[in-house]
Amino acid sequence: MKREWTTLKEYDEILFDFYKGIAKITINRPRYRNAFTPKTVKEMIDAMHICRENSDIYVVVFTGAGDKAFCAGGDQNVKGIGGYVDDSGVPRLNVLDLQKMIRSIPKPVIAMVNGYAIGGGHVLHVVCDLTIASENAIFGQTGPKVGSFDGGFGSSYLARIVGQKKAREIWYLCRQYSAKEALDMGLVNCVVPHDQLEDETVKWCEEIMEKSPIALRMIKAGLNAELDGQAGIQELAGNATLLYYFTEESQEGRKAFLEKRKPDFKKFPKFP
Ligand code: S0N
Repeated sequence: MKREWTTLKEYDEILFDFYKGIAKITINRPRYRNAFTPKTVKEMIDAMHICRENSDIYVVVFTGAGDKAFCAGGDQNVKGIGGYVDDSGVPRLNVLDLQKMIRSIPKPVIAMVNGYAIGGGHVLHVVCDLTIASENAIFGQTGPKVGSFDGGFGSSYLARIVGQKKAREIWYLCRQYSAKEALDMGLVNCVVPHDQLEDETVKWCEEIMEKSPIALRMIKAGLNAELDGQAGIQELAGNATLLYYFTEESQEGRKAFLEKRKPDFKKFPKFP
């Protein structure tokens, strides 16, 4: 089905579109198999800020332009001494900030993989909450072959998904895996014919959007917390604090302070 996406904001290296509660961030560098530069990542980070703030957005979808690649990782043309060099000559690895945003935004993020998800592009789909792949999708890491590695989410979280042995195989051998193989190892949630990729993804988004946003937010924070150490606990606890602020019990503390009296917390129930 052809749907009318509206542009949320214009960028140089990404597209940022909206359709009925769904924000879609598309890496728009098909000439380079959607490899990202520091600028691409900077734009994705900006779009993610908007996704977090805009309450009309329920779900975020990441994808790549064209039918050949989701993302082929860091653009090797701009890799200099010290990493990926931006327009002002400063080396950056700002994709790590993007990974953290994908993980901590309190909304589901779905990778819609339409071809190669390779290197840092593979890591991007790994950190997304869900992955929907087309039959032509191909997955793999290349770091040890091309002079790079991701020892963060790209390896430890990958291992949580596919297991330690498989994660080591993926990184040590730098092989490429078909969509079917990815499905078999639990690396993606489903595989569909290429011409049904967007329809299927939107269907998943619509099912998600029928659910309670706070429940989804708490589930995401809870699933992250187990793996993310103090940062994960901080996110989960922050969500608990958000809910506490909605209670009369919390309001009593604030009111008592402003009215210069002792708070009366005794009237509130102590649930078993
Ligand atoms: C994707 C591949 C397998 C596609 O092969 P295919 O279809 O045969 O196309 P090609 O002819 O190879 O490519 C078409 C044109 O696109 C250019 N191109 C492709 N990928 C890149 C790229 N990454 N950078 C720059 N250009 C790219 C080709 O050069 C070609 O151009 P022309 O027509 O001029 O020849 C195949 O293309 C491939 O293997 N690509 C390279 C994949 C790769 O190694 N990516 C880099 C991996 N490294 C990273 O991502 C670094 C970041 C990282 O790992 C990291 C480190 C620490 C912490 C976090 C991260 C993180 O990113 O998460």
